[in-house]
Amino acid sequence: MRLPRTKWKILNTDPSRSIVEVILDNRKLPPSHLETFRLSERMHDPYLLPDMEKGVQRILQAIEQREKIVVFGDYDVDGITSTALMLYFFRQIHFPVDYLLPHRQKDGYGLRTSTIDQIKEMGADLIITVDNGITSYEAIQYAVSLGIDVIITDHHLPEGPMPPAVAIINPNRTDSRYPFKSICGAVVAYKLVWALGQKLLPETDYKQFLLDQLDLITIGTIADVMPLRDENYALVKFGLKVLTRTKKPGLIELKKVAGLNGKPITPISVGYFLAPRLNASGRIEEADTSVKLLISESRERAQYLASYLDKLNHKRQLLQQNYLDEALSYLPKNEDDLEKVIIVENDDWHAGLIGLISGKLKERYWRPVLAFTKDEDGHLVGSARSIDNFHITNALTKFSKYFLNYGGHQKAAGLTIEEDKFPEFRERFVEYARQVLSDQDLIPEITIDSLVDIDQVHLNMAQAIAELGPFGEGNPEPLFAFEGVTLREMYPLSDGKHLKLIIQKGNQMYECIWWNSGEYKDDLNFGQKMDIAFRMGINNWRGSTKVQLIISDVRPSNNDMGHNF
Ligand SMILES: [Mn+2]
Repeated sequence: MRLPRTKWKILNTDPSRSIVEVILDNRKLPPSHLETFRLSERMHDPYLLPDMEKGVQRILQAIEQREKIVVFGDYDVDGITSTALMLYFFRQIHFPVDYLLPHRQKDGYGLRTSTIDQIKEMGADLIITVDNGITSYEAIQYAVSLGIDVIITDHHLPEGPMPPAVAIINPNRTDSRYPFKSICGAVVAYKLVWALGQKLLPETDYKQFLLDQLDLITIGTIADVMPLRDENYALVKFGLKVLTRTKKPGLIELKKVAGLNGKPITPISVGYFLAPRLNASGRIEEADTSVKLLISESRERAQYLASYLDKLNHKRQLLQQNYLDEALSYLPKNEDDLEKVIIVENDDWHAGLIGLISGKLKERYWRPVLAFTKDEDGHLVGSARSIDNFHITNALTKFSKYFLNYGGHQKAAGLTIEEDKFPEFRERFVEYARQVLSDQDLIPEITIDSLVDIDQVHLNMAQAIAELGPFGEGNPEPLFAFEGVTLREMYPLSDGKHLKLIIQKGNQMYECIWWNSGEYKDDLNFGQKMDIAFRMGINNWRGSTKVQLIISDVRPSNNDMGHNF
């Protein structure tokens, strides 16, 4: 049987333990995770963030003196939702402000001195950055020299000296006492408007305002892949409900074009349907379109912008597929001939999409991938994605002499390199990967919460498990394993793209769905014993509600040859 090669890491094999306890234990979640709570009980005080008081005072002064405030954001979803949130706040207090976003290709990420000139032109007295700013020392120094004050709200790690801003509100400052560091830019901005709302709005008004903005916060948190733990868990748990019945015309129309109208919104709907559409504008045009949608007050305008974003997203998908086909054509036909790191390059690729290409190739081949294109200056810009066992930014640091600039974290990085240095870098980096990565490192691993038996897989259990959600980063949807099941029936779905299986375990039959598994159809044998890894789904169909197993992986039973079948 030729099946996916995956390592299974099974965390619990003791069938006598309660499944819910096992899951809480595996994730180190406290029993209070399951208690009902009020949002405010789980929130950290905004004033625990460094410089909050200074930031609030400076903004109050700006409001009192009718100064010109410009909000400066970013072109990704977190930057877009953070910007929209600030604009909603100033709209709520009837104080007009302007905003600006950088252009991904023309400006790049963060504040530049050229951006400061642009903001100066807008007549700014005060800049409030959202989701950026901590690393823009030079630009902020320049702003100060022009008499413009800056308040930074950001969540990125500081690099180098602290910029000369009036306030640097960032949980990741080295001197920060904030109890939870993994909040996105939108949540940092949320804490600022929380503190401002307390000063400027009647209590019921600011509380309602904060509740109403949880839709934006939830999108920012999920799109920026923040762990759904601590206050993020609480924000997203409430926020998904707020997003489901949002009153913002832009979000209503965005949900419509994404086919989510009237449906309960989940982290999957945000990650796979809403965020890509909001991101599409910044990837291939101006991120501004998405901010305009989010802050739109008119239904018609929102309708127009949402369908425009939907078209951009469609264009993005087509481009991405073309690039991916091109990238695959550069690789050896036989997978065994692949290098341990994949490096692909095409001068014509859109720089806003190369991260998607490296991400897709990484998922497919389970090894680090770097995808490059050429920028307007003739330099090669790359986007890297990596697996757990290969810290991509640390690896790139060893080759930093080749780069004009680079940066990132464990699993993702960006870099720029001069064209004539590229061939040598490529050769050396491939050589380096050959030395440090073993064949074992390139086998994907799945983590299974528990081995289970038939008395543990039923509708009530599936419902109890759903209560532990929302699932996502930091709180993955629980995975289970059945050993020794027998395949009884198999049906192809969507022209053979997916498979529906009926399996038997003991005296029970279960319906299973295995997405994107069509290629394994001929490798599954009726009557043969196999092990399956699955999620417990709930299927509502024609008025009946049943447990449905959503398969993640299949392996032959009692296979003692490890993954080498
Ligand atoms: Mn961010």
